[in-house]
Order: sequence, then structure tokens, then C-alpha cells
Amino acid sequence: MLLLISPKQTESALALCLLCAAGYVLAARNAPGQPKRAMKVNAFELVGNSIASGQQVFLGTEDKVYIIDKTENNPTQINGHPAWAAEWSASSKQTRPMEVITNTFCAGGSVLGNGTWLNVGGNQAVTYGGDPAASQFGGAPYNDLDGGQSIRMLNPCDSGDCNWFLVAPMTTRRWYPTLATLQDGSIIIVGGCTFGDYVNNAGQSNPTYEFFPSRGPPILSPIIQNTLPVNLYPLIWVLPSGKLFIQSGWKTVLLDMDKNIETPLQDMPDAVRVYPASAGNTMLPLTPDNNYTASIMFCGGSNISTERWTQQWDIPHWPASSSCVQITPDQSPNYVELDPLPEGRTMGNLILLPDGRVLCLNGAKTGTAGYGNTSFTIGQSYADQPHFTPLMYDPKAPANKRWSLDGFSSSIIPRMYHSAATLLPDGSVFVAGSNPNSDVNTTAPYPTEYRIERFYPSYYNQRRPEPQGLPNQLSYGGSYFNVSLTLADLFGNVDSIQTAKVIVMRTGFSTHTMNMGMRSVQLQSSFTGNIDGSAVLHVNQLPPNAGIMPPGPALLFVVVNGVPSIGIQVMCGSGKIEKQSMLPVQSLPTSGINSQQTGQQQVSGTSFLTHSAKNWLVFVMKYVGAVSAILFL
Ligand SMILES: *[C@@H]1O[C@H](CO)[C@@H](O)[C@H](O)[C@H]1NC(C)=O
Ligand SMILES: *[C@@H]1O[C@H](CO)[C@@H](O)[C@H](O)[C@H]1NC(C)=O
Ligand SMILES: *[C@@H]1O[C@H](CO)[C@@H](O)[C@H](O)[C@H]1NC(C)=O
Ligand SMILES: *[C@@H]1O[C@H](CO)[C@@H](O)[C@H](O)[C@H]1NC(C)=O
Ligand SMILES: *[C@@H]1O[C@H](CO)[C@@H](O)[C@H](O)[C@H]1NC(C)=O
Ligand SMILES: *[C@@H]1O[C@H](CO)[C@@H](O)[C@H](O)[C@H]1NC(C)=O
Ligand SMILES: [Cu+2]
Repeated sequence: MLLLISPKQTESALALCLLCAAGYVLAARNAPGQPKRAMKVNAFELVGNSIASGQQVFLGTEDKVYIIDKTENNPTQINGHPAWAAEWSASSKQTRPMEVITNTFCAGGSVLGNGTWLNVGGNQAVTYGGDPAASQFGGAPYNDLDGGQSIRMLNPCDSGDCNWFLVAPMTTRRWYPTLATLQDGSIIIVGGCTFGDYVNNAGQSNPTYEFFPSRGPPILSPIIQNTLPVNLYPLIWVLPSGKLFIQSGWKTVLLDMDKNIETPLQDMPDAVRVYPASAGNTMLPLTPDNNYTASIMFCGGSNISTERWTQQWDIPHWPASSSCVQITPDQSPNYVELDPLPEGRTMGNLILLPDGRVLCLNGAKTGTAGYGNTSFTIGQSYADQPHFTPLMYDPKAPANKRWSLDGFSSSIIPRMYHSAATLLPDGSVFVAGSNPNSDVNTTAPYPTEYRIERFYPSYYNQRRPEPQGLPNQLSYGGSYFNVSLTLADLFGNVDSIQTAKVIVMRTGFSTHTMNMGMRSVQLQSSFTGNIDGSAVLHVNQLPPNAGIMPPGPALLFVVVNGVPSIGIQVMCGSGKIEKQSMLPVQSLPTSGINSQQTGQQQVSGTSFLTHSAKNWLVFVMKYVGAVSAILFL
């Protein structure tokens, strides 16, 4: 229902809005204080046993990481068969085996706008060695069911009693599908194959996409259809323009999901980036400085030519690519070269950190993802020469100086095919998995790996800001909120408030060198520095465009002098799968620091009020239609 309202009604609408802002204040949280212990920074620590090898991992609550493996002979049992899923607690380092029923082998995942996680697709039921089981309906030894069409759901919890459950399956089989959460909190599921292999082939390709909740039968995707044999786990991102970016084989397109039209962009230079070349990839942070324009970065992979993917040759010793490229698809169809990796890398995960840098870890110097039984594989691994040492990329550093190598301690664990990594709320990075074997093998050159590591970035031991007044939910546009920081949060200098950034991050679903859905969005903010050295950040809600940050759970950080607070989980959007309301953006108070030296206020509170009253007026005049539509719908 759309009502046009009089200025008087507008006033009461604004009063309502202030009430809802007050509601936010009442529901506000303070950031948790400090990490419990100081750690050796730029280094790894062993933090437990994953029970199921970490092929797929994601952060589900502020404390719990969910681990998903393929069906295999893991030593920990659940309900009388090996467990191939688990839940790890960051606070206790304990792991709980979980039942997932169907074979989750090379599935995809993402989170719905209402906070429920999906895990989609997989392989048929198997027996020892990954061979097809005698029955697709359960039974010894693994008692797994066919997972090819499965849609599994989980509502993550801290109570230790949430479990995966199956919902109505897809109409087609998808092994190696990629998922992305869309602007309304639903999910698109792209590509895959029916029965798996090192690379895909026309006999079993599923070159289509579909949605969850379902919007009808699968729809043909020409780019997936035309990029055999390297079109599994296509690399996809929802863009601020509302289009879906798809990269598969050497090709790139923008998909208009409403009209089902693909517009080609430039072919990928230098190397194949999708599985099994498996380049690191990420959307770079979306910030007010870059006008929330998305750039996507790819690093490493393999330049194996199209015909050679299906030939038998010494793939494990083929040097991985060192090329890094970036594309800004809403602005330009062309890739641009970035500083290359100092050494070639396949399967090097790129993990966004809250301070705006990108951590690169895991992977190998030669070969590709995948495994097989051939004369040339290393055990069964298609890759060799693990990279044990991480690197850091700073997108803000000048060209030729973006990668830093110095000061990083090495891991002791090869993280080869079927390893994964995700950011944790305290800004450390969880690393698990590695299993280039058809079943559990503890004696292979690259054995099945259960050790979990945590990597501690350089900021880890610094005193963390403890911002007060953080919201539990962020709307798209709408009233700004105030976050307080003490003098200690500002490192003893009120001027540090000028460096403060409020960052909303999705950590994503990590598997096969992708973190599906991972992204970082900096909220607009301004500040008031107080005479006592404390300060207030005035923080806008999410930009009013769900293509910038699709709805669903995310972490919220306040970063001061490059040091992030401990992230809290917030809900982006309404918490429902629905078209999200886009509210007008409020102008923020002008930034200013009240001077201590002179005892005079450089920018007075009164002038702020006047300024903000003016903003309200502009806001009312400009957006009265929109406001009435939103408030009275
Ligand atoms: C989220 O939506 C899905 C699809 O409608 C539904 O199955 C699921 O139960 C919902 N989750 C919550 C927490 O409401
Ligand atoms: C690969 O080797 C494993 C272990 O030896 C065996 O169980 C499996 O059948 C083989 N797979 C294929 C596809 O040959
Ligand atoms: C962002 O937009 C402003 C105003 O239109 C423009 O001046 C600026 O160059 C843009 N910045 C980027 C990084 O595109
Ligand atoms: C692959 O990359 C290497 C190293 O950059 C280069 O020497 C070689 O020519 C490339 N091969 C192909 C087939 O492009
Ligand atoms: C483990 O891998 C090694 C090396 O490939 C192989 O010789 C051995 O048979 C494998 N063990 C099992 C149990 O498959
Ligand atoms: C935020 O702070 C500003 C300036 O101190 C004040 O005018 C405003 O009322 C505050 N807003 C909220 C929602 O607390
Ligand atoms: Cu896989």
C-alpha cells in the first residue's frame, strides 16, 4: 500500500524512525574485549582435530566453524559409520562429529538471507576408495546416500545440538556447483557435472543454473556450456550493478539473471583460474573511496592449454602460474595485470582480512587440484611442491609493492587439494584439510590431514578497539548509528579516530580455493573527537543496494590504526528471503575533533545539530515519496 503523506505525517514518520533508531541503541552490543592470549604473529598454531578432513569449511556463529568432507573412512564414527562432517569451537578447540546423510563430495555452499546455510550437490554413494557403493540407499561400509541432487540445510548454533537436514532435492545432479547469495537472500546454484572426474566432459556436464528457493527448471548457461572441459566450480560474484559475474575456462561474462542474457567480457589472460587450475580469487573490498565499485582479483592457477587437460602427461610437475589480474566488470570489460605472485601457486586461497589486506596461503608450486590413479601422480595428487609460507597483498600499496613476504613463519603442513581456510571473528584465519586421495590415506605422500591451524596476522596482539553501541542488524540505507570509542581504543590519541573504519565482512563458504560469497564492505562513517580524548563514530547502514552486500549474516569490525576489534555477527537486511527495502541514506554529521589544547571546540556539538537538522530537511524533501512508501508499505 503506497500512501502519500503530508509534512505533518512526515514528522511523525520521522519520530517513528527515531524510535526505531532508539530500538537499535537498546539492542546495541559492545565488541568483545581482547583475544584471550597473545600469540606469535605471522605464524600458525595447531588448534585441534577436524574429525572430518576440511574439504569445505565455513564460519557459522561467532564461535563455530563447520567442516564438511566427502564420504570416506574417517576414524571418528557417528551413528555407526565414519563421520564426514563436524563442528569446531574456536573457544574450546573441541570438535563435534555431525551427520550429513548424503555424500557431500565437492559440494557448494552459501548462506540464505535468513541465516540458514545451504550445502548443495555432491557425489553418488561410495564405498572404500571412493568407488560406487553397492547401494545408493545406504548400507555398509559408509551408510551414505547419493548426494548428487542433495540440498542440505543447517541453522548454525552454539548449543551443540544443531544438525544438517535434507530438504527437497534439485531436479538435476550437480557435482562441483558454485553458489552465490542474491539480492533477495535467495541463492543461485551454477554448473557442475553428474558423476565427476578430474575435468568435465560433454557427456556429463550440467551447463545450467537454478535457484533456491526454486524459480523453476534449470536454465542453460552458454558460458558453462562453451568452456569444457574446465567449467567445474565456475567463479561467480554478485555485482553492485545487479549482474552476476561468471568466469569459466578462459571466458568471462556478465549474466543478467532476470533476462537470462550473458554479455561477454575479455577472455582471461595468462592462465586458467577455475578448478582444477584453482587460482586464488576474491572480490576486493568495496569502500566509499572506490564508490563501492567491485574489482575481482585472480592470482596463480595454471596455463595448461585446453586440449592438454584431457591428455595423460606429467601434470603434477607443470609449474603453476604466477600471474595476478584484476577486472572491474561494472566499469570495464578488460582485465588488467597486477603485481605477479613472487612464485607460481595453484590452490592458493585468498582470504580478505578486516584491515583491507588479502592473505594468500595454502597450495603448491606445481601441478593442479584433483587426484587420480595414474603413473605420474604423486601418490594420487595432481600437485607437488607445497607452499608452506603465506604472503600478504595490500591493494592500497603502490604497484610493484603490493605483495609482502617478509616475516611470515611457515606452516609444517602441506595444504594441497581439498584444503580450505576462513577468517575468524578475532581476525585470525582458520586453516584445515588437504586430502588428494580417493579415501583416507595416512601414508600417502600427501596424506589425509586432520590438523587444524590458525594463522595470526600482524595485528593480532595489539590492543583491540572495544567499540560500544554496535547494532545487531544493518538495514540498506536508513538512520545512522553512533559507536563510542575510548581514548584507549584510539591508542591514546584522539586523532586516531581519523583512521577508523567500520567493516562488514562475509567470510564465505571455503572449498576448492574459493570462498563463495566472501566480501568486505566498508560503511560510510564520520566522527566526533571529544575533549576527553574519546570519540564517537557516526556510521551509516549498508549502502542501499543489496548487490553491494547481499542479505544474511556477516561480521562487523571497527578498525582503528589498522587494528580490528573482535568481530560480532550482525544480520544484513531483514533476516528474511524477500526483496529488501532500500531506505534513503542519511547525511552524516561533519567530522571534527574538539581541541584539547585550546579548550575550544573546533567543531561544536551545536553546529553538528544544526548540520544534521539541515540534512534531515534535505532528506525529507528529497525522499518523502520513498520514505512514505517504505514506512507504510
Ligand atoms: C530460511 O528460508 C528457507 C527457505 O524458505 C527455510 O527452509 C528455512 O527454514 C528458513 N530458515 C529460517 C531460520 O527461518
Ligand atoms: C584408485 O585407487 C583406489 C585405491 O587403490 C581404488 O580403490 C580405486 O578403485 C581406483 N580408482 C579408479 C578410478 O581407478
Ligand atoms: C567516485 O565518485 C566520485 C564522484 O563521482 C569521483 O570523483 C571519484 O573519482 C570516484 N572514485 C572512483 C575510485 O571511481
Ligand atoms: C606457460 O607459462 C610459462 C611461464 O610463464 C611460459 O613459459 C609458457 O610459455 C606458458 N605456456 C603456455 C602454453 O602458454
Ligand atoms: C596410500 O597411498 C600410498 C601411496 O600412493 C599407496 O601405496 C597405498 O596403497 C595407499 N593406501 C591406501 C590404504 O589406499
Ligand atoms: C549521534 O551523535 C550525534 C552527534 O553527537 C547526535 O546528534 C545524534 O543524536 C546521535 N544519534 C544517535 C542515533 O544516537
Ligand atoms: Cu574436490
